[in-house]
Amino acid sequence: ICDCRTISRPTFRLQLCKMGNCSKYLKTPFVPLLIFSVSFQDNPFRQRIAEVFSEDGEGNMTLDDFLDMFSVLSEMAPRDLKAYYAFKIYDFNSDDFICKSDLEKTLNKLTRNELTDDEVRMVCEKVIDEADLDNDGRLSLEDFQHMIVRAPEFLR
Ligand SMILES: [Ca+2]
Ligand SMILES: [Ca+2]
Repeated sequence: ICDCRTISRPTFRLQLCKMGNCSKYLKTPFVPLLIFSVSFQDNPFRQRIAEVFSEDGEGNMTLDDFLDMFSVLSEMAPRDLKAYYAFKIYDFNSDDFICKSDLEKTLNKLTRNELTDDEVRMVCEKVIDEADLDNDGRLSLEDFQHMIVRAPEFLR
């Protein structure tokens, strides 16, 4: 039996299950699902997205940057392209890997700090555990893409 909490927002809905009772959401890469499913206005990653898509890396977007961003965020964009940008968005320190601290930031943003530190830590460990194919303790773009392939609902 799943003891679930539902965080509801007008455009943002994420079901979180209590650890130990239900690991369903850990089995699917729920993290990447969300970034493209919330509207840009209400997107907790708004600033980060702007940084990733801006040529100067600081969120100062030109018209071209904007057009790039909207084509990636659109439903029509190829899955690989979305995966690539999702990876970049989650890679907060831009070292080409998603490590535990990147994941913690991601989670805190997604859940708007509604998880306790312990929960965040547990979820991060689980995600890395499941997705880290070469066992180096962090997610490369390749690990990340594998994780996404297993989620049919991601980036359709
Ligand atoms: Ca990183
Ligand atoms: Ca790895």
